Amino acid sequence: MTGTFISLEGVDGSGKSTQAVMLADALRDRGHDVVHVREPGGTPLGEAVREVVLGPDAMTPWAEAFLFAAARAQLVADVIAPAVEAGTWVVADRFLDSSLAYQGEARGLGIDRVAAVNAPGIGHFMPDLTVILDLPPGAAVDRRAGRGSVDRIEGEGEALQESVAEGYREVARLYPDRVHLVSADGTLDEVHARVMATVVGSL
Ligand code: T5A
Repeated sequence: MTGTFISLEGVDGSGKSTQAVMLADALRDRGHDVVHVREPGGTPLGEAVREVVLGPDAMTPWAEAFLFAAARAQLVADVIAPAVEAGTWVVADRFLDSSLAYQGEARGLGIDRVAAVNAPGIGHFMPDLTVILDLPPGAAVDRRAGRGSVDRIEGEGEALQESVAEGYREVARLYPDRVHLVSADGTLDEVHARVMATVVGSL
């Protein structure tokens, strides 16, 4: 028995965290056991890495990529792999495609090279389905406005987010069977309905 692994992706402020909660709740309402995780995080090591990698200290692009990969390897080993193997559904607020879009494309490290660095820590535990919430970075900035603190990567501004958005479009081109772009424009319920239609239609 194996579970189903779904990841949600998008630029900062596209609504992933909100939609991940709504998706996990909807799957539970349908009777599924659901584990909901976020990246970076989800384990003690991952939460410690989150503090460092989103903190104010500058780091090289490869240091950043390795930190995200380390947190991910621990999350897979401690949470995702056991859940999938037990037949549980996993909803992940970000996974590998974040590293491909942010570090591979936007930081210029190369999507292939970042994928290769992550591969040993992930093994075969890739998402069955990835939903990229597609929202122009300008609109995402408006959604984040007024929330207070801004982390190191968010603080780099809209040009980085434009490159991230291009990275996600490239990821969708590279992995069309797994990755679906879904418009994140509209109300919470409208976006949730699109996410659910994609989940039901793709799995
Ligand atoms: N990162 C991460 C990498 O560079 N590489 C990696 O490998 C990984 C894993 C993580 C940062 O690290 C980077 C990416 C990020 O920069 P994070 O906290 O996970 O940080 O990421 P953020 O995207 O910044 O998280 P946010 O919480 O800021 O954004 P979300 O999750 O996209 O959006 P959400 O759901 O919190 O919503 C943002 C606001 O918009 C409102 C919400 O209520 C909220 O106030 N909202 C809507 N408003 C109107 N209409 C809708 N449809 C709305 N949906 C949400």
